Amino acid sequence: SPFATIPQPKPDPLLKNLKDLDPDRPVQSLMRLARLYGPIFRLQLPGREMLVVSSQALVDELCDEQRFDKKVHAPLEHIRAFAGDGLFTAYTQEPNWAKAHRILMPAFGPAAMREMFEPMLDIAEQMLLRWERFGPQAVIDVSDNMTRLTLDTIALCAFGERLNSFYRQDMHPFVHAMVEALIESGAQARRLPIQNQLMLLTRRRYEQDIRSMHQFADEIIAHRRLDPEAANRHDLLSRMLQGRDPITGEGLDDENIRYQLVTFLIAGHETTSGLLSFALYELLKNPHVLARARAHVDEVLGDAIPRFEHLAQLTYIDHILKETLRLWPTAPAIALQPYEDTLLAGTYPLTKGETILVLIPMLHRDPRAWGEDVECFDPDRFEPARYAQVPANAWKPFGNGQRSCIGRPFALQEATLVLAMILQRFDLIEHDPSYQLRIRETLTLKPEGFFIRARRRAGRPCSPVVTWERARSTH
Ligand code: HEM
Ligand code: LEH
Repeated sequence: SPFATIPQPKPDPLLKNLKDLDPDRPVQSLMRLARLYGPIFRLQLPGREMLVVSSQALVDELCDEQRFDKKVHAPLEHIRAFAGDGLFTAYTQEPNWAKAHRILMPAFGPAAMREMFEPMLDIAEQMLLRWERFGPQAVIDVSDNMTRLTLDTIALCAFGERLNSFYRQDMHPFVHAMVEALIESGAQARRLPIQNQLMLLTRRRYEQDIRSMHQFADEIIAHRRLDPEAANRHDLLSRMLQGRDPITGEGLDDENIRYQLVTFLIAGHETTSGLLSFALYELLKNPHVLARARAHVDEVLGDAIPRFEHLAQLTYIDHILKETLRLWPTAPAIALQPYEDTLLAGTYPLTKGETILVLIPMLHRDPRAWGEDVECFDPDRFEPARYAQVPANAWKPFGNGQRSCIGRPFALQEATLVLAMILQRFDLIEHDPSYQLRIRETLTLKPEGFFIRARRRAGRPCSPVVTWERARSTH
């Protein structure tokens, strides 16, 4: 037969492959299965099934947009309960996807990125000033700090709102509602519909979390409508409220604007905070990379306050971030579907509309694309001459084609600036040298329980407002 059989872990008669997945770590379970069953395997869950694909050769074919479309698969279908037809969870065929894509794309163009530099610097400065004031004995919860940073950054850059997360004890309530809702939407995708119906308390909490995210979005809109400066702003929010689609001449409707706000509040911070957290983890595990990164930052920035023009020169920082996304792609999967019945690699039969999950952490560990040292953290892989040798579509942390990440320039600009400023000003100290990486999954990936300390570098610049300071912190 010309058809190859697709392997599948042995299913249980009732629960199919459900017992092959750790409900708290589904992506890490899939990675384990990919190591056992290879670059393509089938997984059956109660009521649905999917193919899980992990090699560059197969993914390269799946990236053909003539044959494959983004699939809004079970977890995304559940996220539609709060992100609706916002860009991330919209079906490609839904008119609101193309319309919002055309209206909002310019908000991440080069001119807009330059405008957002100052507010990004503002929030980074708040975090680092705090690190300076608390001093080298204070223990820094990395994921917590990076979440405050990235959430405040998207809110200020995109909506002109200050959440002031570095001036409050608890995280902003939006984060709590979002994390709980993301976890629950992922869990729902693994339960039977009847189970979801029966879990009344869980459902009531979920509905409350969704309401509070929507209320927060509505408050931001109301605030802008009262803003006397509104006419002079041209951020993401003003494009949502006033932008017109060049093709249809239409604007976005009120319900869709609310969904876009929730989408950008979530998408705009959750994955970037994971990226920065993993980058700091890798720097501390790889002291030679850390030393080189610091020398590079000293050469580019010296003791200047960073300016937009510096960013393009921070090439080694860029390579560090890209290599971090290779090993730890914080949005770890994309789902695709064939437009028509087809054969993959000329041998695996695929059915129109079926779910194909690209498991990005394993794609990024394909030795045929990256070499035998795939587990090794080596930013030089992204040196242009060397990266040119890597086959097409071996690195996909931002997804594919027209449905790829609209926030990519934003995420990389923010992460480059923050990482460079940290290295410019601080010696980083591992809080627990025996720390073993643990990964928490909330659909996205983040290091769990990773702590550092930070000592202001002798003779190096610090926040302009503390240059005079000699007092010691008692925490
Ligand atoms: C889409 C990754 C940061 C907004 C995507 C997709 C990926 C991704 C893989 C495709 C999803 C799919 O195919 O289902 C990442 C990573 C980020 C990041 C790794 C940070 C390191 C951001 C930021 C924003 C953002 C900062 C907003 C400011 C979006 C939106 C979409 C998207 C709106 C949907 C685009 C569409 O389908 O039209 N992202 N993202 N992302 N991302 Fe990101
Ligand atoms: O797909 C996943 N799980 C599968 C199988 C599971 C049961 C083993 C399933 O069908 O439930 C794993 C989860 C992957 C979802 C990744 C979503 C990425 C979220 C990105 C957030 C949005 N964003 C942020 C920035 N840009 C976009």
